[in-house]
Amino acid sequence: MSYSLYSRIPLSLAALATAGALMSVSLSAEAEDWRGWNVHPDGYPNSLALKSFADEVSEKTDGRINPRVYNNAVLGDQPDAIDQARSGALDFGNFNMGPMGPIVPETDVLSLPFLFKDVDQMYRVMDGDIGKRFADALAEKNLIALSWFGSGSRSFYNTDHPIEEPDDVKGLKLRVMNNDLYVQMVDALGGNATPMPYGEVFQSLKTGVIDGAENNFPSFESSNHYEVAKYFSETDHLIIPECLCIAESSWDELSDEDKSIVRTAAENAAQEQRKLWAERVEKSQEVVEQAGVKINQVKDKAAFQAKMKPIYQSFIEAHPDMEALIDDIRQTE
Ligand code: GTR
Repeated sequence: MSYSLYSRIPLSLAALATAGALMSVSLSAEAEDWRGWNVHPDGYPNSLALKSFADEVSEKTDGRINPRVYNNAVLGDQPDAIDQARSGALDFGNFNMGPMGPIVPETDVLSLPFLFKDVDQMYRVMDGDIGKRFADALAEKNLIALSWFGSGSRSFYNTDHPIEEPDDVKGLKLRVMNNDLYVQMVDALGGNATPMPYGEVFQSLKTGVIDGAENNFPSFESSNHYEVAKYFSETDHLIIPECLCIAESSWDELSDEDKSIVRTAAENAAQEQRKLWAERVEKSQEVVEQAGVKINQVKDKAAFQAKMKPIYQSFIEAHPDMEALIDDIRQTE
């Protein structure tokens, strides 16, 4: 994805220049065109923040690096895009830690239901030493996590009835992201989990292939799932951070100066995303309510937590080394 301006210089001009001058042109004018993956549409908080990231990087590097963001998952669905970024076929992306789990097992901790108290606690955890630990785990799989975005809390929605207690999930066919922990989570409530790429959910809801799914308000709204699924039940069972990640191969090519520019731009983008996110949650809620979606608060969340407890037990049995990490997260103020 790099090209040299050298190859664009007309031959006549090249002939005029001395070999030494040409060498310096080709070295200093080397530019990197970066391709970035984004699942969301234009105007979504993440899309706006990624655009700011791209603009800041290209401005501050005087065009040495020109990131371009491809929205709406046009470069592939999320698990595929993660693979592409790992191999360097993509330069960067905004990835959710849910579909990251199958690749970076440590990040599975972040997909345990009811792990965080609230979104602010998640930010504090990810901005501190624990976040660095996750970044180290990602780096081992060739992804450089420069900052953490939020994606609010996820709740169930479906086409049939409000979910007030765990039994209301029984028999519902619910789409989940690509991670076995979510299959266990829906199974624990007596539903049928169907892992499926995000882009297929709308059609599957419409045709009745699935009865519902789970997500946050902004995604429920921007994906138009609310046009079909008229019951949104606030279980808030998952709070999952997302990274702004750079492909290791693209990162390694940068000078120290450019690394610092890219890191700062990613941190600024995360601040912007978090601010826009908080605003969008409210707006999205209004949009879906006006469209006739019935939102219900789930009063007894402890009942859902109790059903999901075995997931923790089997997770810790499979990964005893991660028990302390779970405790550290829980104890973060
Ligand atoms: C969104 C999240 C995306 C993607 C999507 C999904 O909330 O921001 O990265 O994970 O959910 O459900 O697939």
